[in-house]
Amino acid sequence: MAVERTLILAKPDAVVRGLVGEILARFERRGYTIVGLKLMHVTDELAKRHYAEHEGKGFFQSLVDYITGSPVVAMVIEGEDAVEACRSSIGATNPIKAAPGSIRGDYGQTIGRNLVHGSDSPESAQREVAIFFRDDELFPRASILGDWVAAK
Ligand code: 3AN
Repeated sequence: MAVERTLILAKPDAVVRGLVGEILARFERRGYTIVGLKLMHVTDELAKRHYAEHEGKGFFQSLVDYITGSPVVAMVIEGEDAVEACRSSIGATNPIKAAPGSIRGDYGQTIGRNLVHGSDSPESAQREVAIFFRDDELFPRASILGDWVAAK
């Protein structure tokens, strides 16, 4: 096991439907630490960088329109094997196929409105965290957990 960081987005449909707290709680309750968090507008340029691998696909423009249409909540989650663990909490890309108990399996119906993004590999996570967060917006996990232990 390795300590990893991963980028999670509560996408516009999650924000509009008031599911941000529910989504955050899934990761917190699994024992993961939120080391970065912000409500933000995704610009066209940021969306195209983030989804560069999908450029040219039929759904690309609707994906960009959707993610830029209203605010998202971006977060960086840290912990043991965070990339894989968060992907399993999120569930399959198509919510109809996502397992009940996963976020998409519990709250989604359509692939174009699937609530959450989670990085799909440690390499993607590094790239995506760097395009959504500056270094000084992220908190070292040890400092967060260390303060908590000291307060007890
Ligand atoms: P995931 O988000 O599960 O990693 P990707 O990376 O294959 O899935 O796709 C990125 C996003 O593009 C998905 N979250 C979804 O919003 C959208 N998407 C993927 N496939 C389709 C599709 N066939 N039709 C519409 N939107 C899609």
